[in-house]
Amino acid sequence: MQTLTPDIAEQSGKRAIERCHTLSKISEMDNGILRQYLTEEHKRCNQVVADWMTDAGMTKWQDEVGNQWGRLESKSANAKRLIVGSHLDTVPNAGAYDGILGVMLGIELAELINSTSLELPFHLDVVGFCDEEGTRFATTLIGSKALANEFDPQWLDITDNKGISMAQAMEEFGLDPSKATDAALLPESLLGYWEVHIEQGPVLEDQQQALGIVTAIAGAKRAMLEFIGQSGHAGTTPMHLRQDSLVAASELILAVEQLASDCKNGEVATVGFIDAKPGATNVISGKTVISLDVRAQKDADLDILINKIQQRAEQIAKQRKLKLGWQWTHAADAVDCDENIMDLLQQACSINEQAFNSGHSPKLPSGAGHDAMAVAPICPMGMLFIRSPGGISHHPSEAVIEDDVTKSIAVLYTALFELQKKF
Ligand code: HGY
Ligand code: MN
Ligand code: MN
Repeated sequence: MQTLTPDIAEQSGKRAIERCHTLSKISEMDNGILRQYLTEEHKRCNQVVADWMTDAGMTKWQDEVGNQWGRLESKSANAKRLIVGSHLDTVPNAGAYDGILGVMLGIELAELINSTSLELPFHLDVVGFCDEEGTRFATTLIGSKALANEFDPQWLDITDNKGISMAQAMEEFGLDPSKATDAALLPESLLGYWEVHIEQGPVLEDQQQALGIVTAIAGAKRAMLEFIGQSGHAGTTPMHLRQDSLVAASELILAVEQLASDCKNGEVATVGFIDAKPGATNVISGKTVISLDVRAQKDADLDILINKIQQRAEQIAKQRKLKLGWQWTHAADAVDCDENIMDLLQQACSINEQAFNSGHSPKLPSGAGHDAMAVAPICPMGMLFIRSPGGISHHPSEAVIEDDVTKSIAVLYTALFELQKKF
């Protein structure tokens, strides 16, 4: 049967949401959600998720960089792998669903298939990626890039804010840093990658739609900028003799907002972090570090905006007689979703539209980055978005509508059913 009954879909959706709440308790924060790469919380979360994968009839393993895997084995010889998943790490003070829900829905899908007599002609692999947010070590998509053979051994030397290197953290976690690149997958073994994710924006809510088919994922670049001036006494240093790094950074932050706002194709730029040293009330700041995150649907637009920001930063540094440091920490090209997977998801939405009253599921681009963009170089990928009430994400008020999650599992199930029919 290619569709779920509403009560089964509802039961699955409910449990996926409940499990997101269970995992939200595994946090480094007392009064919020934070789960970073290679922490005890990461380890605990993988253990809990592995148990749920076992309950769903899957075999499970953790790979060389700490991604958690489950597999519903196919009996077909030389079976390829369909991977369904998302990430299990979070930003600080996160919501409960960003990434997590996509992994839980993958496990629900496996459980539903396992409870039927359906013999899949391909393995159904569910993955919980270990680090999509890049919160602990200033690089991101570590788990998914490792699959695409893009784990950069230089990352092993990156240290967190306590001075612990990624290599050290891997060893303490029980991983062998020298084996990290072994997490790479053989592209020829892959059928595709599907990711269900909350939209994290206002579009579906604005269109009163539960689900959306993602067309492309915006390109993104991230950097850490450093203004080096001269610390000095706040009381004795005349204004015209100052080399104030905090004021220079502030001038650039306002310029970043203006330059991005002046763009015409939806480009966005954000400074989310600032650290001024020595950070005393009565001391002029000699060194200020800020983060920079720039996104655009087209790589050419991204580079145009970044060039404008770089020129402005150099101009400010020159005018204020400061030194400017610029360290790139992340770059991911804009990537299109696979047409066949988009069609399959659209077909599954249409098949379920009546039974679940799930609307026409519009197509839309993703402004947020996702593991799917890192997997794209090795296999076709597609994404299904679930409405974000209030368009809120990366915040405790991040929410989902239970009925929308019910619809998403029904669509996922039908899409898998339609896919296996093609074999
Ligand atoms: O930043 C992003 O786009 C994603 O949520 N990590
Ligand atoms: Mn996120
Ligand atoms: Mn995410």
